[in-house]
Amino acid sequence: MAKTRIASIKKEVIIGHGLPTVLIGERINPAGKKKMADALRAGNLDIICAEALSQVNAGADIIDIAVGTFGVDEKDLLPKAVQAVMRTVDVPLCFDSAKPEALKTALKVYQGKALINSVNGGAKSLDYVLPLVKEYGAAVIGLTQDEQGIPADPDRRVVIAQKIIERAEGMGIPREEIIIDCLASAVGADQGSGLITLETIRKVKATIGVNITLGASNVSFGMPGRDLINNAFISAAISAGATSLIVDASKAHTAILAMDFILGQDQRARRYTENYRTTHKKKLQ
Ligand code: THG
Repeated sequence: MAKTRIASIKKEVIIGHGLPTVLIGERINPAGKKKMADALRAGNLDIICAEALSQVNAGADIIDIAVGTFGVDEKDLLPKAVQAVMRTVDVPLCFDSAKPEALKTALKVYQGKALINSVNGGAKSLDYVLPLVKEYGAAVIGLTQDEQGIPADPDRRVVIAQKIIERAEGMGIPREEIIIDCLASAVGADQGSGLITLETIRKVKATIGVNITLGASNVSFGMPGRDLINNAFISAAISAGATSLIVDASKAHTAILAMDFILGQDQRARRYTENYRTTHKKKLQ
């Protein structure tokens, strides 16, 4: 099954089935965060650097960077944010924007092998984003949606995943460079959506075998006690076949370590026990 390599100058992250689940820290994103949005509009990058540091200290393997909000020119600000975060933390970065011009300006300044977030199955997205993946030798998250939106049927999501991979391979981009996002959405708004996502994960793993990701926190939108719901979903998603997750490291890290341990994806329980030891500041007997 496919393995994906993402890297900074100093660190390499390998994503793959049967390996520890890769945690992509989601907190550098102004959605729902007024202070961060105001700071970004003012060109102040201190808040996002502080968030990047705390996500890495909380266990993030990769940092997702989104700066899109009202009044921000992403093409100008995303590369500045990428440079500031590169100076602050040494983990690899993921560029989160729907604007190909912003992805390009970020790729130009990045030192390492980036993860682009994202391309989808729509003709425009494929035409604009895949050439960037090829030109910069990046990896990319492929969303299982297209111009018509997000299919409710898992089989139709798998068809979109196949289409993205075929287009990429036709351009000489190996399927290892595509991580399929099976798309988690608010279960509070649609009772069946959690199961649809989990079924899509199982089918993508069985039929295509590429890496799989999700913005897992989406499942709990509008609900009280979001962390509990998110962590339950994280366990289910990992056991279904997700190999990386876009989540808040400070909330999700231990849930991921616990599930990896249970599934035998944590050699001699090293990651689980080392995290336990450092967070509890004492030796295990
Ligand atoms: N797939 C991919 N990329 C994505 C998503 C996805 N990027 C964006 C998003 N979804 C993942 N990132 C977030 C970031 C923040 C929140 C959820 C997902 C979030 N924010 C709180 C809120 O809106 O209520 C507010 C912030 C706070 O905690 O203070 O929950 O699905 N490929």
